[in-house]
Amino acid sequence: MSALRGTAVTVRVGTVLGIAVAICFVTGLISHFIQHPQPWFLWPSRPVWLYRLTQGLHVISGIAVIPLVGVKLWSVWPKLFERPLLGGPVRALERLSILVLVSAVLFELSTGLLNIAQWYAFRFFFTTAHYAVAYLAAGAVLVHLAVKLPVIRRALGEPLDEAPAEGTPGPTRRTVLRGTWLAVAVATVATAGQSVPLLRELSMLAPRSGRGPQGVPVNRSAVAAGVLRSARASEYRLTVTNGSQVRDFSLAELQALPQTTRRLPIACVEGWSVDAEWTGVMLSRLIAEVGASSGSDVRMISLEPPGPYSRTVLPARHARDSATLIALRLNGEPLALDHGYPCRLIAPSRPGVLQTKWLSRIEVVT
Ligand SMILES: Nc1nc2c(c(=O)[nH]1)N[C@H]1C(S)=C(S)[C@@H](COP(=O)(O)O)O[C@H]1N2
Ligand SMILES: [Mo]
Repeated sequence: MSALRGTAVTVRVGTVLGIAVAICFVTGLISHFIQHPQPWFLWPSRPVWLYRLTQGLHVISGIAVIPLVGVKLWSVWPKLFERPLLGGPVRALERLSILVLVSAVLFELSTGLLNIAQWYAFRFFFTTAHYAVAYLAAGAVLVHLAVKLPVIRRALGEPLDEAPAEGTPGPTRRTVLRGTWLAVAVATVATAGQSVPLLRELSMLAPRSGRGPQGVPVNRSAVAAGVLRSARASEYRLTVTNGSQVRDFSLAELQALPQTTRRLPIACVEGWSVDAEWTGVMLSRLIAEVGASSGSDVRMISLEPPGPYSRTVLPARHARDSATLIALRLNGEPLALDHGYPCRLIAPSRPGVLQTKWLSRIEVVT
């Protein structure tokens, strides 16, 4: 057995693991900075599927990391417990960096998985911690790479087909590697269907590839958001404000404004995404009704009681995009209650979590 372990396997699995971690880290940062805007971070509104792609990659690469980490740890397992445990200062530092590396990566994987599984109990802690520990993991990977560079160089030249130690026939390192790639492929296919329509039927691990009303999964229902009555009230009005200019629109008045139809994806931070056809009033047109120009950020406020999802600010670049709609219809039908009836925001290349449903108020930020 032990002949199968060793640097020839470790280095090859490690290379693929490094690539997956890099993709996961960068796409994760992108998602974070869209949700926590920074002056230096400009996220484009086109192509409309850009966030769908980056967040799909984030979750797919994160899932692929799981079998890779497993095999990599297995391949060095006995070494982790070699004596002396700490030794001199250089060895102690190296071991410490590996401890940080392994714990940070396992922490990221488990919190990410819990989030995908919608274990909302610790949501805030998750997002903040998931983001902070990502730097720790990325830093530890870089240190690890730098320290191991000589070993990596040497190991890349080691053969894979060496006969097993005692001369007994059996699996070689190449078999181990093939098994690893197979596990990665299965993990990927089993999750990717939540963002890649062609793989949908194969994706038994994707919790949200299932259907919802109007062919679109529901993240949070109207009942869960506590808007069942307010969303259906006959006195419902959408209030649009620009400083002291204020206008109230009934649903009929919104329907009487020029309607635009666009194909846009909903792309949840959890990784699932679907394309749908949305019809409604162009946001730029709606705020023109209160005399706003296209250079302003626009705040969306939901009927939902104040909480993390009940309001968002849409940067001007996205607010003025002609595909940004206050949607009244979805896939040819009036918006289902769970999808945000009477009206919701749908904007291109944005995280699903910022596509506010059950709008009650739209404020031009002045
Ligand atoms: N008011 C409100 N809007 C919301 C949410 C919410 O909980 N409350 N969930 C968001 C999330 S996380 C996603 S992914 C999308 C999903 O839209 P859907 O349920 O219509 O598919 O709605 C977003 N809009
Ligand atoms: Mo979401």
